[in-house]
Amino acid sequence: FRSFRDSELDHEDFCMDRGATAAAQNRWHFECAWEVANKVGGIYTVIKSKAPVSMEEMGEQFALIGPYNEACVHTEVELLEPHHHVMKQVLEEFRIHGIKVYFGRWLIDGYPKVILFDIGSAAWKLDEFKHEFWEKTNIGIPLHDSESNDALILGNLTAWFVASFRNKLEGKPYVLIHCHEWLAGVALILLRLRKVDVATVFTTHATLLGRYLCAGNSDFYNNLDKFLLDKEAGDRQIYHRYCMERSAAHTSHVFTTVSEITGMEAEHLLKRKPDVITPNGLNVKKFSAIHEFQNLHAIYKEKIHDFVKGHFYGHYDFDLDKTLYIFSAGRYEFSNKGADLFIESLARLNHFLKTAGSEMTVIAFLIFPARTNNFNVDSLRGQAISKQLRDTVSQVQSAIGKRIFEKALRGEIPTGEGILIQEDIVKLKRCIFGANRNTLPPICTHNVVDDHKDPILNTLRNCHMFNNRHDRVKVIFHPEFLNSTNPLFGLDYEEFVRGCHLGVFPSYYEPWGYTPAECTVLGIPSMTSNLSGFGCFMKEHVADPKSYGIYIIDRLNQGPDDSAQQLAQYMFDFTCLSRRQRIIQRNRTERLSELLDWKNLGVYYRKARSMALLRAYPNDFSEASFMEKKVLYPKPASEPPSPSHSRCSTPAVSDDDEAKPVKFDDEDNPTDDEDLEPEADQKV
Ligand code: G6P
Ligand code: 1S3
Repeated sequence: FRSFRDSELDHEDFCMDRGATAAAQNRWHFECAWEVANKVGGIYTVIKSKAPVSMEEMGEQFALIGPYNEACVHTEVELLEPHHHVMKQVLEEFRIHGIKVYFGRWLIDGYPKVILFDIGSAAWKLDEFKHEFWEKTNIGIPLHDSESNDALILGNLTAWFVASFRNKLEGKPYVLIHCHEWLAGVALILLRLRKVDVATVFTTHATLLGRYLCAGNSDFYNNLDKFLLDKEAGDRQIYHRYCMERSAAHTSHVFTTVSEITGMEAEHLLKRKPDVITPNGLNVKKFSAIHEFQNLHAIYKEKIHDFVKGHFYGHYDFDLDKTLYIFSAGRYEFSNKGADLFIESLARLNHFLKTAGSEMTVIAFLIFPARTNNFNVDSLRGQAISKQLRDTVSQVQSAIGKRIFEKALRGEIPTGEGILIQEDIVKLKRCIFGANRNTLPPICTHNVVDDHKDPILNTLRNCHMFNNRHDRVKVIFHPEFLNSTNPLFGLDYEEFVRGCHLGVFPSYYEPWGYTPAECTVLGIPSMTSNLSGFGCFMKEHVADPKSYGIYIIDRLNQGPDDSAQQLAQYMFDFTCLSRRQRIIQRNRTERLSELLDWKNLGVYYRKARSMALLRAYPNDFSEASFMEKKVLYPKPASEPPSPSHSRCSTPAVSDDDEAKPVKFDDEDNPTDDEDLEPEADQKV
């Protein structure tokens, strides 16, 4: 064997490889997660976006294992019969035992192989599985906990599959299984207890207890070492789940978490320090024209403008050219995702803008799925009214055009007379009067079930954010994820993000946080916190994140009031940027996407796998060197762009810049336009 030094090689080396080395070594990699071809949350994004690099590195030696979800499989998976004789034999073995297992290719970039188990088809074995699990681990799973029962079934089927596959391979095979989260961790525990000769990696994307404790209003980070873990888990009736998670972390050859902060949490709550931090990446697609993403921003912003015109009918008295779109989005964990802090800071921003006499309007969207009874009438009516007005204006416009043409043909110089006729005015008046309203524009687009208990709505009410005319900050809660068939926006999430100016995600509990990362690769600045994995990662790898449009709120070393003030101040500073400065900032933000590309971050997964193989097969793999290539993004090269005299100098003033004199040319223009798109000057 050549020495197994995966983590030292570049991504390019692996692209050339496509699994040839692994095949030569008889090395097989499986990755198991509840979210393989099964969209639930963030882990789906991890697995899906990583698939292309996994395939480039391991090719046909790689496969994903998960549960069979009919709805997802219909649209996302191509079901096939396997070519590999061992795969065929193992699948046949399952079918003989009456267990439905599907093989195919996930229809995503990379086109990876998937093995999907129909959990229901093995439900009859649940008692047997529970009995063995209890015998071997003393972990008892309550009857009613269907999620744990499903995890146990998936874990048993996966462990059976991997062991059988391994035993049927000829020669001396090296098999590695990488399990994500406690739900898939059962497979790992069973493989180890049954002493199957495989290497194992376990990644946790959030600890069970961490998520519960944070959501419960405890001072989590200051008490990490003080919690009575068994009691806390027992009080929340998740003791058995906690035990599964903790044993998967301990039985794995290599344990990883998605960020340093979750690593610290795991060290205290699971009692194992991660061996490797495996940060989450994205499958970054670059446009061939550098400014394409800026053009897309302008296109999708227009669509948001259309929505806003309808939503604020009768109250549309602000200038869209001086309006900024800010949003927050995520799974509806009100305080964990920082929605509480966001609303509080919006209220303060509203006050700042009013007192400063700012001309800017901020429209803040909160996109968190909650239980609803569909869209509310007022929201739909607003869109209908603006559509009717638009249609009427275009009819009138075409009639006016015909009249002008007619007159011109006859050699008459068209004057106002006879061009806009009484009939047109009546039509227009009917629309305009219809757009009068004596209610305020709604703060929510849907009818939320039990809306008197909804935390976002209640906090907006407490902060008196009701979309009054005098408010400079308007709010819209959209309690449903976006998709392109949405009757209000007609945009999917990515398009909506592109059309916005800023994403705000000041999370209190966020092991990684894909939302600000997605903003970054789309070239949209974002605000996050130093309690999010992403925020900490950026702080570590970017010399001055703020100057790249990544604002990090301190939620660790200061109280919530100071954090809210800091966030409000950052947002206020953002409203003071000129269009030119925002364009520059977006260019800088987008440059960071390279850092978040799996082509770079895949190295940490390789490192975890190398380490696991080395630990599982110490005689067959030589001592690997796990030296990481540390990436550090320097400060942006260009000089600060032009400010107006009273405003900050760069899109976001870094702490160093504050001391620096700002450079102007004779006409008060920037001295360095390196960051600007070519035509931006004329547009500002
Ligand atoms: C992009 C477009 C420009 C447009 C600008 C608006 O950069 O390419 O044509 O002027 O967006 O930026 P703003 O921050 O005001 O939405
Ligand atoms: C978790 O999903 P969540 O939103 O419950 O896993 C994600 C992927 O690793 C991570 O981005 C997120 O912070 C975690 O919280």
